[in-house]
Amino acid sequence: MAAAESLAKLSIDGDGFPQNLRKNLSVLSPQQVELAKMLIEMEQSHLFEQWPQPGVEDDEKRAFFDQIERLNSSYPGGLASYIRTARELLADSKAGKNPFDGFTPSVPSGEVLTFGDDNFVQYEEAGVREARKAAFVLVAGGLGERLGYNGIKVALPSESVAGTCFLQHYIESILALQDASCRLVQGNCPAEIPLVIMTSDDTHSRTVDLLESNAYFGMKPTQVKLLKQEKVACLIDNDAHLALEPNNKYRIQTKPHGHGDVHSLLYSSGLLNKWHDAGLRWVLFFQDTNGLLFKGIPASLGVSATKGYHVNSLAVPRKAKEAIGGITRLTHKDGRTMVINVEYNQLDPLLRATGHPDGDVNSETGYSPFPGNINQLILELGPYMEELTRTKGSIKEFVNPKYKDSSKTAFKSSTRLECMMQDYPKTLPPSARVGFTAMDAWLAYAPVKNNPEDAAKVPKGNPYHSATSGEMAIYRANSLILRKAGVKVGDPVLDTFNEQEVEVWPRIVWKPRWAITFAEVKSKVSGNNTVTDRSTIAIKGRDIFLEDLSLDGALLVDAVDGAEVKVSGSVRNKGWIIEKVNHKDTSVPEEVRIRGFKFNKIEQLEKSFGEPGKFELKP
Ligand code: UGB
Repeated sequence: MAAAESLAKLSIDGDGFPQNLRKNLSVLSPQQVELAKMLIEMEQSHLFEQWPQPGVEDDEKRAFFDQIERLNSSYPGGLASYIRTARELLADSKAGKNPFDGFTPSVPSGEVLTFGDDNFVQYEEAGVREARKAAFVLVAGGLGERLGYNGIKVALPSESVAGTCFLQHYIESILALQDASCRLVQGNCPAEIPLVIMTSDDTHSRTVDLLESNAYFGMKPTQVKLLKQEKVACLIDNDAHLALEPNNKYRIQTKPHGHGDVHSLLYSSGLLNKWHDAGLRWVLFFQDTNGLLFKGIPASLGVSATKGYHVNSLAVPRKAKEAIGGITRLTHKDGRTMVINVEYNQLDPLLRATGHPDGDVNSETGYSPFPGNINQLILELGPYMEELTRTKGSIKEFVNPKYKDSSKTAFKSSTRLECMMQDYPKTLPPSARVGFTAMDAWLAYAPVKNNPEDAAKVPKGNPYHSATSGEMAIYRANSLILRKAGVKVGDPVLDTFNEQEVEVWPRIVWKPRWAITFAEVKSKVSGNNTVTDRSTIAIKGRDIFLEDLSLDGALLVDAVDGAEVKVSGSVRNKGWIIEKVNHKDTSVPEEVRIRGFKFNKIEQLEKSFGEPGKFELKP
């Protein structure tokens, strides 16, 4: 009865209301009737075509509206706004309108860093100083279809010497930054750097389990907040009619909306105001499987603080056609300019349409002239909050329907709107200070995104972005950093795993607590240290110092804070041998076989220091 009254109040034209829905109104709550009205006004009556008489499957009908309610409340402006935007974008797409119409691309200038020089070290120090005023946001809602791994990507080991998974590595890096930052500003440091993790239905419960079963990897549970993104409704045609699931007439089909959701979720969570009130100044966004990322963070944050960037994107040299966006200056015919990521699938057509007939190709340097976006953004909190207050956190969306034929009237399968985190600057005024910080890929970028088969097909010379290359890149970076700090590190050897040829460097890993900046690394090695090419070393404590160490084999040292351990002398043993594993060998765990190798741990020197004090490890 209440529903019928509500309907009368809404004064819907009886003819416009489909019979099947009209008959079922008594089953619905007044709020659900409101939603029904919205759907009818948005020309979605096809959704009710199959609805039976009241009394039949009524719970399912209510569940249908529960889902509509979720879709409506999780999208800025509601479902009606989603449908309206979809119609506009679908019309543009049908008309072949290029989103970059009127814009000419050119190569932007930014801060280019060289690892280990004075400039780099100064930026690192400035960044560490600022870190206590930072909040970190990890976008981890993606299923990782390209990788095809069955678990969540943040649970994958980033390397297999210590077996540290990505999430553990990220959390330990943030905690190390927090400590280092507080040490720099002694006496005035309440800092607990917040970490937000954006999850989705695909990743949420497994992320919670991973955190809870590992005591949050040492972070306080209150320091970590999870925000779950919702999927968005799929569309069946150019009129933006919503798609029903093929086997359930009471469920709208949904698909992921993209990492751009992170902005509206942060906006509606209220966290930004809380952070602002607590004196925070920076928000750092990062992705799920880049084991090198934190090596570039302190210096990049230093650049943001020194240059006063509202938006700072981290970039690395990009190989043409590599699946990372290109950071581009776009200049419009009317004079407007912006520095923005042009996504990897759009760069080639944009270049071809603007007088570069070869499209996305390498220049004489062997790289694309456009710096590669690694989707690590540093935003200044104040201007970010102002912008989100204006936009309510919504990000420019796009649609990418796969049409059945050139008439562009029907889709091969349903489509949906998508949005990307790095499109945030698109709505900023020209006065916004938008820049980027570029550094070598060996230092800051080695994601794990491609399955072994696809990685093996990557054009020669382009990065594989696989579990194999991601792990080997960690050993290479650590080797190069130690070399720069004066350690004699053996040369790499070339080898092939899962049909990918890679450089195999000594297997060197350390906990972020040991060193989060180059200056810290340098403070922990002295004298004449050597590590041979077949060696493995894991340094797991903060106060471990390498002094005149000669390593040929495997060495694992652990120490609690306050246990000051000098490691020196000659360590020689049979060490750990790399053994090949085929990615098709299902007798080996998935996280091992996708990297194509495992360690045969034949012999090592392993020592743990559990009490504070001064010690020497000298075999
Ligand atoms: N992600 C979400 O959290 N939610 C989603 O709905 C989707 C993804 P992909 P992509 O640096 O390597 C990006 O799939 O989108 C998370 C940039 O757009 O790994 O193909 C997901 O969990 C591109 O410009 O990457 O490409 C993951 O953490 C380039 O910079 C992250 O979003 C490229 O990354 C990225 O998702 C790169």
